[in-house]
Amino acid sequence: MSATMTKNQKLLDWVKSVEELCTPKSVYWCDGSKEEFDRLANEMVEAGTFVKLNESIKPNSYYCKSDPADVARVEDRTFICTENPEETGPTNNWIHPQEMKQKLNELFKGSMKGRTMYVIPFSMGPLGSKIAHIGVEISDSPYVVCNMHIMTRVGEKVLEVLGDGDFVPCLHSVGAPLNDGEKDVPWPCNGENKYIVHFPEEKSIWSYGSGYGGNALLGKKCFALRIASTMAREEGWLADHMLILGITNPEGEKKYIAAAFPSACGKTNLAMLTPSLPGWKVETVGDDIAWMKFGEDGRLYAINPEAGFFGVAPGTSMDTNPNAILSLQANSIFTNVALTPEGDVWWEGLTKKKPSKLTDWKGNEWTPESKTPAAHPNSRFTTPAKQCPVIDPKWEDPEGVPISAILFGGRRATSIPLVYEAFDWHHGVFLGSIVSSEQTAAAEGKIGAVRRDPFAMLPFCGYNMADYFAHWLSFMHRTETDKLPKFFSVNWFRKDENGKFLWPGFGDNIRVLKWIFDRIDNKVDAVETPIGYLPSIDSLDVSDLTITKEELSSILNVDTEGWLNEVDETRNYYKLFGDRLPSELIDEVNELEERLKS
Ligand code: TSX
Ligand code: MN
Repeated sequence: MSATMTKNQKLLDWVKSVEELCTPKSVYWCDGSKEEFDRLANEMVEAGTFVKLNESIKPNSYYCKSDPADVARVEDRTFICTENPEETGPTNNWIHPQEMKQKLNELFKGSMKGRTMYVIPFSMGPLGSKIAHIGVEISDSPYVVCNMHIMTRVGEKVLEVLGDGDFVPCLHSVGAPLNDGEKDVPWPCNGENKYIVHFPEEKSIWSYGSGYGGNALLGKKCFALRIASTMAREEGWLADHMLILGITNPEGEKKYIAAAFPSACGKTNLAMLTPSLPGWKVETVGDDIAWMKFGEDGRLYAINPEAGFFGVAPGTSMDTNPNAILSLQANSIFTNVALTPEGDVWWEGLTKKKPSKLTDWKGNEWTPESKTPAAHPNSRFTTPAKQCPVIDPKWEDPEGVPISAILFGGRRATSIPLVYEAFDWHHGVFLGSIVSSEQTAAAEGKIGAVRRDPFAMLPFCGYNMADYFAHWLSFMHRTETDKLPKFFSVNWFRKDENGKFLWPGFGDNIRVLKWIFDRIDNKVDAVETPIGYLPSIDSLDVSDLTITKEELSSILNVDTEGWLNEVDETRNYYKLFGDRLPSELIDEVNELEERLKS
């Protein structure tokens, strides 16, 4: 493919200006073909970036290890640049766009020297869907190109759909120019300078210095969440950090639900759930991001803007998520996992028995006696969604799927019941605003500390979070009440006084989904409590579970003291937003307190 494929003047001008700024060795327009993927993957094998996995175990798949200093999103290096800092809000890093552009222009000047500059036209969402949007990523990383092939829809057909329409320019450089004759490293990146920058007012993205995940695959967090949330606010739709799943009951009725969870709560596992109740079926539309717009019938329809899964590997197994394991058997890229002597991959939790010998994610020899993990805790698989055995038949439907319920979850050892339903839309938005989770990885702060993560969007909201709450609240007036999804809160992680998980979780979460499914049509009982509608003790299907009545009432218990503490914590947290916080949410806290005290 070449530039002659498009007459889009904005695109041609932008590509030319980036070439002049970054001075790459050559410019290459990606066509999204299998040949292209194979050729780039082979080049990366030759360069030492990729190791081809055993063709008879993991066909067409590659192992890759990053620079040990480039293993995760860099939230403190992520910026939202608006003219007015109030627009960015208290939960994002702000720098004036002019100052930032000056800095970026210095950094990108000559940054692609000695490298190929790849132009990657991609669609977020099914090609041509009214809910979809087009971006073009320019990157000097072939690793990015191969991952974008899996995670998005890339190539010529995107340029056809684009025509002379608008796109989001996404500029990426690993920030490692090569001097003449200088030998490249397997994972080029920039140790000193990392910048993940969003300009919501002109809807562009500039990313410098990192080659990893959300820092580099700009269609995902940068575009589909941060920039898209801004577009959604302006245009009256929703771009959210939510999985989408279809659920079918034994009578063959089907509903779709969306769910937001902070990291380390098992969102991908829920998206691909294998139900333990006979006759129930769960199918996956998406595991990370939902774009929702109103359909002509006044209901909210969701698409998954992505085409693949970029999932955390450790903890994924045939026990915890068989459908993920079955998805990643071929055509996949594994980053920072461990390598077996047979040319397969391994990570903590994949098998009960640890392999006797591995190459760890840093390239060192590893045995079960080793003190460090074989795979990095944030190691990933990149896998085509279409390979998921339970991918939903409508996952690429350009119309999207109608959403009947929205779930909020978090990892909370105390207070928060297994499941409860919001009273109404305002109360549901309140539940989204108080999403919180206990820290699991030491790197994020103190283990066990509760971190607020409203709508699981804390690192991903592209504008002032208080305005984001207001945007969600506004949906109550955009359609008829009975067409809006119902809101639920779930918590799989409540523990007893001995620190034992009270709920078996995983496939047994279908029991909670069943209650939610039946609540949507008011087909099952609920008890009104100060915090919302809870399942009555016998309305939750616990057939064939060994759980005792006492344990069940513990997981469903509304702990008044604990909740009064939540009220205090919420008021404290809300202070962050000052008087920009919608008054409806202050009313919700006050009313919750009154109900708890009466
Ligand atoms: O993903 C999880 N889910 C959702 C599944 C659809 N995890 C893993 C979280 C880390 C990413 C869970 N962990 C879940 C869960 O529902 N629940 C738990 C806690 C738990 C862990 C082990 C057991 C039970 C609960 N084991 C036994 O009961 C034997
Ligand atoms: Mn995510």
